[in-house]
Amino acid sequence: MINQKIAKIFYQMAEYYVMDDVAFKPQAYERAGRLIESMEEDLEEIYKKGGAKALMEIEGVGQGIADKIEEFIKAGKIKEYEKLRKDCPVDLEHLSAIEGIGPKMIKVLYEKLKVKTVEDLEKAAKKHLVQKLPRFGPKVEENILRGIEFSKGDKGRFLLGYILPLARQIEKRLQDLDFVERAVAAGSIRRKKETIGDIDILAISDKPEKVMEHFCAMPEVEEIIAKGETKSSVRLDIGLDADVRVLPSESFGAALQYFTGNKDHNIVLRKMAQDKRLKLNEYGLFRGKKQVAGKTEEEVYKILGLKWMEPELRENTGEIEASRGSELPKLVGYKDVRGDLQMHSDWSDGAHSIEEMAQAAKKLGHEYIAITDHTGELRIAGGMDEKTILKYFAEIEKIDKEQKGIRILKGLEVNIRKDGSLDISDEILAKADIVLASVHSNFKMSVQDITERICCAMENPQVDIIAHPTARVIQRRSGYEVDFAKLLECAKRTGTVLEINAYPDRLDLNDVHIKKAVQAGVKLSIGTDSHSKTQLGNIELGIVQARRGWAEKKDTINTMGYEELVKFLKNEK
Ligand code: DGT
Ligand code: CA
Ligand code: CA
Ligand code: ZN
Repeated sequence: MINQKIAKIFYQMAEYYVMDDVAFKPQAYERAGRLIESMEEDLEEIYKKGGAKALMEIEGVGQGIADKIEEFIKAGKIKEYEKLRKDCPVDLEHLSAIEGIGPKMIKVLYEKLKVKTVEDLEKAAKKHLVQKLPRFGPKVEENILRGIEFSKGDKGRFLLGYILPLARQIEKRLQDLDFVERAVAAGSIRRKKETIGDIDILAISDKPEKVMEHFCAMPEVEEIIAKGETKSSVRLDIGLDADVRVLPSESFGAALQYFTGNKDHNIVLRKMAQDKRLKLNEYGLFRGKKQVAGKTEEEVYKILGLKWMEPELRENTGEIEASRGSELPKLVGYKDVRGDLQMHSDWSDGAHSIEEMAQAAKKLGHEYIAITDHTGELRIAGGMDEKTILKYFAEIEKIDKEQKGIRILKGLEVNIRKDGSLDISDEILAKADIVLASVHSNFKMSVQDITERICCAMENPQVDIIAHPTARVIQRRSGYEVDFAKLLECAKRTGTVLEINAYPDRLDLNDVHIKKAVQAGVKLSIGTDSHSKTQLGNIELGIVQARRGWAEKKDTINTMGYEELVKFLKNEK
């Protein structure tokens, strides 16, 4: 898809304009980037079908943005962007991905130290040149080095939220061929891990050579790494590898099991097979030369004395023991979730109106949503003051009455200040249906202080949910350090819900935290934190994460009906 490429350029343009202190343009390009990135239709397709006019018809795309998109489709580049790049030719994408580094710092680093890449920056920081720059200092330099180390952690991995649509497209493409009986993405994609190292496709077909032809000729293929008779491997244009393997149907279950993994889960299974004098591999389960199972995953697990388990559980973190003892959780289902409990409208930093968000959510099948715009002190996100909040509540009530088939909760996302107090008075909070509280600033506090800060917010009876409780951003920052056991204890005692934020690079809480919350009996809520209506589909990622954390229907409050939820929010604390 061309969308990701254009979105990337728009994000960089936004950053260049921040660098140069240009007003409005940063927000406009950032918004456009977000919109395009989460669109399902390919811009090139839209343009091919309807020209520039069709681009303009996309919600949220105006003349200026449409022109840029057209320019990129026609010329493969955008002049305005090329000019910005020429003035400051740095690897903006990777530099700004390092925690604590913003566009303005990048400009200074380039002008004073000729830093163009992350490697340049690492070298300069190690030589202590960075701390000598005005407004940098030793502490900033130290943080930069720590940020670089962190970003090395998952190099080359991609966010599930970006890869899932692509993997599904590849699956479908193969599936649609009449000589392919089945095609499935296995590996970390099937387990829905938060980041993906490569795409592993399995297919059943009696014409493997034709599958290889089609697979290697896909439009995203940049390089063919290996093309065999039943197995091929390619590098896609986004820098991700994809493999395909064709198998006979009698081995498909065994292969699906094997290539879904994870590796540790497989190792335990293989050992269990050996203990039964069997041999397990990707072709089946064998006694001597005789295949005793392999057509389906169920029969492989069954002969090993296990119940089939959901791929999201297969991380060798207790699922094998649970399966043996018939104690597997009944994971919350994708259809169990009835609403979305965090999103932003154009009352703060969202791209769409409350009405547009509600209509899009209804289309997705939601029974209710909470609009949770930012408050007061978060000025960069267009936070509302108390006077504005009252108008905003009135507007939500009005739209709630007008819209049929979906209910809208009056929500807020308030800021937890450094001292644990909130930036909005209890009086105003009492008028909301749902209050999310979160930390958006001053992350660098001691573990005790940050834990106390959040617990203090939980003590407030108006606070229903702590949003993105650890503040991590995947591949960007680790979040603040917090005593999670204490947080759970406090959430349980005060009846506060913890959020599973479904934004693709947040997924906060993560799977390990969710499992602990479930064990502690703390309730969870799923919110997409959408900033445009095209992001509402990310609810799936939140459900995925809940499932990876062994959450059941009863553990997440989004599975309640509207009336039950409203009652719960009134009485939980
Ligand atoms: P990724 O690609 O890093 O996101 O993670 P996976 O889990 O997709 O890993 P990948 O692509 O290296 O391998 C796919 C599956 O193949 C993996 O989940 C389990 C299986 N597998 C790979 N290597 C081994 C191995 O050495 N032993 C066993 N038993 N299974 C393996
Ligand atoms: Ca993989
Ligand atoms: Ca692989
Ligand atoms: Zn937030």
